[in-house]
Amino acid sequence: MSGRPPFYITTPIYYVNDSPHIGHAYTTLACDVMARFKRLDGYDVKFLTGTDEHGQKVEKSAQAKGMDPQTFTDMVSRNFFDLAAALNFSNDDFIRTTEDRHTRACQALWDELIKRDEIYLGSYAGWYAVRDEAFYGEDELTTGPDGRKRAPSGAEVEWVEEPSYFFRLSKWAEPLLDLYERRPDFVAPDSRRNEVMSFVKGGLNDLSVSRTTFSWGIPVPGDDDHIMYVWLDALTNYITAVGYPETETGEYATHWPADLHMVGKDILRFHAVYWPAFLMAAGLEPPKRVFAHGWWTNEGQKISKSLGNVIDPYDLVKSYGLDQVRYFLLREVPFGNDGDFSHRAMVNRMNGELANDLGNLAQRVLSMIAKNCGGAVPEPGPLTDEDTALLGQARGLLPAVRAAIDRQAFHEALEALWVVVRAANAYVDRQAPWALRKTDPARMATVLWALAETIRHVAVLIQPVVPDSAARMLDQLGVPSDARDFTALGEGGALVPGAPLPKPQGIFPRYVEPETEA
Ligand code: ME8
Repeated sequence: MSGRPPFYITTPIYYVNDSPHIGHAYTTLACDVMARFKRLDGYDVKFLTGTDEHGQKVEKSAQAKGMDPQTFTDMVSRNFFDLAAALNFSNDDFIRTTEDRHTRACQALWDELIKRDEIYLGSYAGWYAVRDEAFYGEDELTTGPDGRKRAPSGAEVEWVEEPSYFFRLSKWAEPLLDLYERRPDFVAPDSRRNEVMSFVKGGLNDLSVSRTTFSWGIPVPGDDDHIMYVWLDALTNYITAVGYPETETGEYATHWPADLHMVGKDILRFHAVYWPAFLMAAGLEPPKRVFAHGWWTNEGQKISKSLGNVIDPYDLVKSYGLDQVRYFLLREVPFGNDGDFSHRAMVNRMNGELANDLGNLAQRVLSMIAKNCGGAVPEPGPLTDEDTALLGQARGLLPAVRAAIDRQAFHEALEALWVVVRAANAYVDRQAPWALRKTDPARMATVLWALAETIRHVAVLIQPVVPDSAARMLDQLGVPSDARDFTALGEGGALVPGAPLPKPQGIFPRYVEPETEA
């Protein structure tokens, strides 16, 4: 036991039928920022991501490539694993549903559900969409212009008739509604909670949880003709990774229930309805919260392989820089809403906010200190009301930023930081330290110290979003690596006058359009 409070956060595990794109990067980024924030705030964090490797969709993709499913999933899972490193994601574990630990957990959960009579054998006849790996009722389908039936997501459906095990989902409607009532934070944002509640209020059918017509999955214990429905298999990853079926000791005991499952709005029903029902049926605790974020489009268009407009996160990082992309994705759109990626919006944020507002501020202040204060933290004299007002704003940031992060309002957390960045820019203009250099060098030192101390607060608090850039900023302020967590905020961790500082260097470059470069 670490003595620190636990915090367990998960991303969806991504299908390996495709290469990672901006949408996957977005979800994992949001979790990364939460995880980094919580670590700096003193929590014992477990941050999980991984890949969903079973099911008909993956089997078909492997066949299309002429590969056996295991070789295919090994290859594609690697792309997601590598993306985590390329985007500086700090996940503590990477789960693959083809791992032994996961087969063990799924089969143990299945046995438990059988033991409690929550699963029974029947036969299924109905519509299935391979793209969504989901069953649909006749009343949910629409007919496309080609006369073919489609799921609400637009995916093609096929008629399926086969023997199947069923989970008694119908009997969990009331306990689920009770859960949503008792714990209003369980599903977020609120609009999504209402959607989920009205879906459940409409009544739930028992859920088919095994398939017999293909074989790429986890065998049902004691009945090898069946493999488990890929969503039962996939959702179980969240407890596999904390050591289920061992529940008394280890990470399950310390970290379950998960504090947050972060998902896109497309898969909310699986996480907010099926998953808590499976868990409650097995006598396990449901997670504490499920947040469904919005959908990214590209220059106003739906992102899809067939439209050829998939945004590759590696290309973005190459064009704009890693921290710039991380910042943009969480700043541009209120988290929860849909967002549109456009080059113009990206450049506006990166040049206007990172390069101008924050980058220039740090660069101006640090170069004045380097030139006029002997390259060391200046010695402050008596503070004026304006100095104390600015310092008060910076030192008071943590509660507001923490409250926003706890609600996954990343845009609000960043806005709170920018209120201080803008105040610091206004302060520097009013105080004009460059003019004080000749008239009142002691006052100049005080002004530069107050600014450096303000920048330190912004840099410490922005670490989760732009970790590399914030680290360089803190290096330039001479902040030791063990004084960068949130206990160093406030007066106690203040910069020490006289401490030597390295030569300042620009941190946030401006984006220059390639054609105007020459
Ligand atoms: O659904 N905008 O995997 P998946 C925002 N394996 N987010 C997007 C996005 C977009 N345009 N496109 C994808 C699965 N996402 C299952 C999950 S979990 C037990 C099993 C993100 O590869 C978003 O988080 O289709 C969405 O929920 C997820 O990728 C779907 O990933």
